[in-house]
Amino acid sequence: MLGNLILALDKELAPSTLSEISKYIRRVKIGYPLILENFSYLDDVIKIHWDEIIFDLKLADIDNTMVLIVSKLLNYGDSFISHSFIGVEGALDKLSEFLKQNNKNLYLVLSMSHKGWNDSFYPYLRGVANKVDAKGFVVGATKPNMIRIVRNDFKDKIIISPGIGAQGANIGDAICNGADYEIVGRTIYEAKDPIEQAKMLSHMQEVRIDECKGAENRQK
Ligand code: BMP
Repeated sequence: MLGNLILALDKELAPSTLSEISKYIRRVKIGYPLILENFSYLDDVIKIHWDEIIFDLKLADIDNTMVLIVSKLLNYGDSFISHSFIGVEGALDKLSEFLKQNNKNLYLVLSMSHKGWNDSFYPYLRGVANKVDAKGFVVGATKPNMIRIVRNDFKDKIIISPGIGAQGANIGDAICNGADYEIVGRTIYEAKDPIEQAKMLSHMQEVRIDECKGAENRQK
C-alpha cells in the first residue's frame, strides 16, 4: 500500500535511493535548498516517475515576477506553492491563470507549521483562497485545529501538511484531522537508511489512519 506521503527533498539523495523511496512515496516537494545546491540534479529527480512534483517556492511577489519564476520550472514539475497573503489582484489572479493555461496546479499556504505564524490572519487568507482556484492548501501538521478548520471551510480541496517528525507532529495525525497528504523531509533524508525509513513511515501512517478512521466509523 502506498502511503499518503510527500517527500520534502531539501537535500540531495542518490538517484538510486530516491528511486527506491518512490516505491513508497509517490510525491515529492522541491524547494530552494535543492535548486540552489545543484540545479542539474532536478534532471535526476524528474527521470523517476512520480505522481506529482511540487515546487515549493513560497511565491510572494507581483504577478509578472511570479510568472517569470514559474516559467523557468514548467518542464520540471506539476504544481507550485505560493503564499496567499499577497492577495488576488495583480498577484494570484495572473499566477493561477498562467498555471492553468500550462496545466499546472497551485497550492496556497494557509497556515504554517512554526510557532511564530499568526493564525489570526486566517479569515483574510480564507477570503483570498475563496477567490483563487487552487488545487489545495498547505497547513502545518503541528496545528491540528487549523487542519480541521481548513477542511471544514474547503471540503473539496487537497490539504498537504508539513511538520511531521523533526517539527514534532506524529505521523498520521494530520490525516486523521482532515489533511490528504503529510510532508516529511529531514526524518527521511537524514535517516541512516532513508529507504527503510520511508517504508516504515508509510506503514506507520497506514496503521494510524486505520486506527482513527476505524474509531470514527465506530462512533457513527
Ligand atoms: P521537515 O520534515 O524536514 O521539517 O521539512 C518540512 C518541509 O516542509 C520543509 O521543506 C519546509 O520548508 C516545508 N514547510 C514547513 O515545514 N512548514 C510550513 O508551514 C510550510 C512548509 O512548506
